[in-house]
Amino acid sequence: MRSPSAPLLIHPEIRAALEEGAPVVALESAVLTHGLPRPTNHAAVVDMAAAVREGGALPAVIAVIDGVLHVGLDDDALARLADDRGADKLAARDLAWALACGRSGGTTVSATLVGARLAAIRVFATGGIGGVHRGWQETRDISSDLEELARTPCCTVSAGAKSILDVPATLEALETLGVPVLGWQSAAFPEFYARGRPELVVRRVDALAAAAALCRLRWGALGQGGGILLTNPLPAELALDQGAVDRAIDAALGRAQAAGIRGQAVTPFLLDALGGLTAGATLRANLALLVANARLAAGLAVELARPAG
Ligand code: PSU
Ligand code: MN
Repeated sequence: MRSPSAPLLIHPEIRAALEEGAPVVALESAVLTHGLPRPTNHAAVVDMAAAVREGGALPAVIAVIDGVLHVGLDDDALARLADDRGADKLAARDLAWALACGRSGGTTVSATLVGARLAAIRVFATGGIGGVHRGWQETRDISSDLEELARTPCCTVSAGAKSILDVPATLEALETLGVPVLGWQSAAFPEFYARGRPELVVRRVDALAAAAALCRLRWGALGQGGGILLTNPLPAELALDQGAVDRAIDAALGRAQAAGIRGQAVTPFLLDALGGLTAGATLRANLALLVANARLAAGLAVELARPAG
């Protein structure tokens, strides 16, 4: 074990942007190390970063490399992490361990939010947040993403919660935690690959200026701190049919149970099984939603960087 002297490294380009108040979007890295098959994993994060830049903001991939929490990775470090089969999946509670023990790993939503908070980045794009897993009554499997979302003053842009979860229970948990859940140009909470069910209602926001105003009110005048979840449904032409997704999930859950998959391995196992069960359709939808979320997050970051009018 070693004690790193600089456990946090903010990339100079990101540091300079933050100092001058320029727009920055945090990106997670568990999707790189555990969420997608190689080599798609690398291409997905490269495409997200490009979408953020096209949107006028700087992408800051957050990850742990050799015991240092990086905010902003250069191309070589990103490529190496994408290929690192020994990389850990790191949630917020794992960060101190990973830094103290010199590990490398991808940060989940919860750990990425810790990095975003340390660097004071206010906008973060992911695919779908973790949440309350189906069968939580027995397994108690509830992602720590939810608690971290509640306490971090950052707006997370996601395609709702992954459909492999108990989505209504996840929404209830977000309500209990006091996290505002917004729907981008939609009032239905999206379910990752699918556009969601009309009965799962969220607060609809139609313009970036309104989303930015809402963030400012919450963190400023209202003094409420904490996180905001901006959900972004896939466009109808890219979204998968809810019924078809539900059937594939039932089959994937059966496989996970038969294989005795537990804990952190559950989500990666299910995402992978779904890709196989749908002939790659869930993988294509996952890639599309990651890029769409990065684009929307960039728009919000740009809007937040404007002087409030
Ligand atoms: N979005 C994706 N794919 C992913 C994830 C998000 O499109 O794999 C990751 C996020 O890092 C999230 C994690 O925090 O899945 C949730 O894992 P768990 O259910 O074990 O908390
Ligand atoms: Mn879990």
